[in-house]
Amino acid sequence: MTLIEELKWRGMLQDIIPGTEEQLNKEMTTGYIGFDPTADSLHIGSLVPILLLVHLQKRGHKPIALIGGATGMIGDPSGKSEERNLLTREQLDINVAGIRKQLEKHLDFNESLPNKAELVNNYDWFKDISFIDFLRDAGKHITVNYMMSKDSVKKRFQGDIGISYTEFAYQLMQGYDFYWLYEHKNCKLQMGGSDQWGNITTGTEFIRRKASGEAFAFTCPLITKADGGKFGKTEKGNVWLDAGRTTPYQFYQFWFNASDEDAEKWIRIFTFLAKKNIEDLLKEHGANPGTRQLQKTLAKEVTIFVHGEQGYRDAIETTEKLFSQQHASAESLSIEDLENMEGVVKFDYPKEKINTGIDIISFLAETGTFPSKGEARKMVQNGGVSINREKVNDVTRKINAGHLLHDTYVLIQKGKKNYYLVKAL
Ligand code: 383
Repeated sequence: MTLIEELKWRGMLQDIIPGTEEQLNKEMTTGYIGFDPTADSLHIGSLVPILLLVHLQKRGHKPIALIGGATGMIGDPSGKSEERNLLTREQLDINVAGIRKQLEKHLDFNESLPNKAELVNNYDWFKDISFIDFLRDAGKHITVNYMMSKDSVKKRFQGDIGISYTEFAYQLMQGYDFYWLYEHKNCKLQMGGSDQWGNITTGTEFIRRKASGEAFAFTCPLITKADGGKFGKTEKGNVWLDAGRTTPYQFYQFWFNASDEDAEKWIRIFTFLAKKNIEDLLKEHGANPGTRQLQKTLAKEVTIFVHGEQGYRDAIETTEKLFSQQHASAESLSIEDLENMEGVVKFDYPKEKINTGIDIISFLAETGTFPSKGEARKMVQNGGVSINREKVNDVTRKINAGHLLHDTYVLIQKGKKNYYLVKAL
């Protein structure tokens, strides 16, 4: 299988410029992907592009990861229905440093490799180009008519919001980058998500007009979810690659909780497992979906890729601990266990009220576990509430000092999954 055949099989190929496959088969080719420093960490939406760079390098080609120190100051209109807010210089510096650290982890920068990875920042060449130079050397080669034909621009012409001159010019900057890398690093290939197609082809056009050169490109599809939800989001927000923002445990859980349909697709995209291996796994999963072996393998492979073996071990340890906690009696949980339980909503509550004794319905409403007494009553009657892991269906039941774990906590469970920890102070 050639690289392009493999990417097709994995479901990682959307658009491709004719001749790209021949170019990759012909010689070691340098290819790049750009990442704008819009946040101080990448999220899993950037994982596929990172994987593309890794695949490229594994096949003996040379990957360049570009950080958009300059383009990040402007804001790419692609896929955005509104103008971006400009980031401050200080914020951009922080973001560039954070993203650089993450990209460095995944590529091989070993000096002795002929195809060693490189990291570049487009601020390094843009900082010296004057506005006049840019208009003369870049702007002159591309017509406004051509620029307006791009989806990212067309959409904003149709909407009410419009597009500033600043964002309109973005594609020229990205186009110029490709040209610059073509001239200085012999880079003939650009990759990216399918939202980048317009900007990428402005680059190949630039190279054709300004250097009479031929350049190549392909994009990967944007990842979707079978249920129509947005990929990479949980109730808690984005799934980040930075362990400080999304813990390895939460990261592992995101993949582990994938639906069968999604996991069947994602195992090919997000892991490097071989075709045969994946086919066997899919067969096994088809026969025995209940074991969630497919999701387990997916979660393991991606967690190791992003957080290393240790991150994976931590995630498994936390998973097992929480699982055993779910089955342990409330009395056996330590203060630390209670305080650190994942996904628990915490409330403070006056201790004297509990010491005097309060009926369960008022307690549930006053702690904020339920929005009203009526809803609390309904749920208790239906057997949907547990106190310290014991089901309570009696609406007249009193909560008192005897319910306090470690003389301070009451653990409330509402429905199957929602935990609340009341801290009596
Ligand atoms: C800047 C300068 C270049 C080439 C590319 C860029 C960045 C590009 C962009 N990319 C997105 C980003 O940075 O905005 N204009 O958030 C995302 N990428 C990759 C991939 C993706 C794209 O970083 O589809 C998802 O991750 O291309 O939305 O010379």
